[in-house]
Amino acid sequence: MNQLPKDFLWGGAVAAHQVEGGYNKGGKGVSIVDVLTGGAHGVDRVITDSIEEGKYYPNHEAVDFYGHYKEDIALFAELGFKCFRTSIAWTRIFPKGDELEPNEEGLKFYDDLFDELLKYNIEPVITLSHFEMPHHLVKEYGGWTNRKVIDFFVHYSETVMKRYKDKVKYWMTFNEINNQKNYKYPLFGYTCSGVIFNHHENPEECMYQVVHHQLVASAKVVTLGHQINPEFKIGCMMACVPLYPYSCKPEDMMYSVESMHDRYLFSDVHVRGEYPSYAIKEWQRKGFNIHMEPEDKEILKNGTVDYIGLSYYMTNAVKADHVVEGTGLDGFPGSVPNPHVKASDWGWQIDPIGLRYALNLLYERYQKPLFIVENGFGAIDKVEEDGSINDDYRIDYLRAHIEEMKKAVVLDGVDLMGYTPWGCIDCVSFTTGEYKKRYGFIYVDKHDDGSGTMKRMKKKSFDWYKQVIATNGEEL
Ligand code: P53
Repeated sequence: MNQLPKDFLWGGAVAAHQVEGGYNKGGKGVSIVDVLTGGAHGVDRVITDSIEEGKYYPNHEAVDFYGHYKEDIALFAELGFKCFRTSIAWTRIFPKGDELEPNEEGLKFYDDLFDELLKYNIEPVITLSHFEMPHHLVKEYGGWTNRKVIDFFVHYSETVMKRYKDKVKYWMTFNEINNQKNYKYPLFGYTCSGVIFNHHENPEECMYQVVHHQLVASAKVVTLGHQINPEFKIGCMMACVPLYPYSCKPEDMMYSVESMHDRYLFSDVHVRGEYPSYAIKEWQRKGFNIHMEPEDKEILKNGTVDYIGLSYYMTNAVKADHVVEGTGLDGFPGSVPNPHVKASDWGWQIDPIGLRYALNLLYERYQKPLFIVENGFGAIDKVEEDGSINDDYRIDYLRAHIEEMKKAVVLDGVDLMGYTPWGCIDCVSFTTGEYKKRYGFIYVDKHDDGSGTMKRMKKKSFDWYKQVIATNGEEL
C-alpha cells in the first residue's frame, strides 16, 4: 500500500468558543473564555474576574458560526470534508455547570449542527472540553482543583454522549491537556482547568492535582461512553511539540529525554491507565502529595483511550546548559531556537519533518491509532482588489506537512485515522485572541478593531485542499 487508506478522515478543525460567538444566546452561561480579553503577539490576554464593561472580549462574537453554521458547513461539503472537528460548549448544555437538568435549547443547537453535517456525510469529531468550562465552576468550586468537578464533567459528558449517541462516533475528552504542564503561564492553566496555578502556594503540585482529577474524569467518560455505545471511538488529545536535543552532545540528548516526559505524562496515563515511573519519582523527589482516592487506580486502568488525537504545529529544541525557567507561551525550560528551521510571524518554528518524527515517536511508544486533529499555519492574509486571497504560504506549509504525514503512513506503517487542519474557517486565535492570525481555507471578514461584515470568502488554498481530498492526498 503506497497510499493513504481509502477511509482516511480528511477534514478540518475548530473549537466552539473560537468560532461560535453567540456567547449569551440560547440560554448559554458564561464560560471561562468569555472573560479573556484580546491580546497580540507579545501582549498577553488578560483574565478578568467577570465580564467587565468597556473591555474587549473577542470570543463573545467570534465569527458567528452560531448563526452561520449552515452556510459554513455547505462550504465544508464543497471542500469534500469527510469529517469536521469541533467542540461542544459545556455552558450551552449546563450554563453554570452544577445543574441537574440540561438546557434543552443548547442540546437542540448541537442536534441541528450534527444533522447538518450528517446531511453531507460529514462525520462529526467532537471534543468534550476544548478550553472552556462554566465560569461558575471556577468561582464557586475553584475549577479542577476541586474533585467535585469530576462529577459535573461526567454528568455533562454523559448527557451529550447519550443525546448524540447515534450522531457522533468520534470523541475526545480534554483538548491539549498537557498545555498546563507549562504551569507558570496563566493562560494555559486557566483554559485547561480554570485554575491560575501561580495563585496557589505550590503551583506545580497544584497542577499535578488538577491533572489527576482530569485524568480520572477522562477515564470515567471513556468507560461510560463505551457503555452508551460500544461503537464509540474515544480519544485523548495532546499538543505534540517534540523537543529535539539542540546537539548530539550526550547531555543535550539526555536532557531532551527528560523534557519529553512533560509531553508524555498525559498520554502515558490516558493510554496505559497508570502513572509512569518518572512521574512517581518526580513527586517523591519534590515531596508532592497528590491526593488520590482508592478507586482511582482502577478507574484509570479501565478507561484507556481508543486513539491519540494530537495537534502538531512545530518542534522546539532544548539545550542542557541553557536551563532558564520559562514563563512565557513557548517558555519551556532550556528551549532555544532551532537554527535549522524558520519560524512564523508568531515565532512558531516550521518543521514538516517534525510531523513524521512525532508520529513515529507516538506510534512506537503506544501502537495505538493516531489522529492529527490540528495542524496549520497562522498568518496574515491580504484580500486583493479583485477579492482573491493568495495564501500560497499556507499551501506550502500544508503540502510539506501532508507529504511527511504520508511518509509516516506509507513508509513507517503508522496507523493514522485522519487529518483535520486547524481553523479550516478563520477564527479567533487561542493564544492571542486575534482575528488577524488566520488559518482558514475560508476567509471571514472580521477584524481586531471589531469591524467586518462576517462575509465568507474562499482563499486560494480552498481549491487546493479540495483537490487534495478528492485525490486522497495524491495530488498536492
Ligand atoms: P493560535 C501551542 C502549541 C500547539 C498548539 O493556536 C497550541 C498551542 C497553544 O496552546 O494550541 C492549539 O490560535 C489549540 C487551538 C489553537 C491552535 O493551537 O493561538 O488547540 O485552540 O487555536 C492555534 O494560533
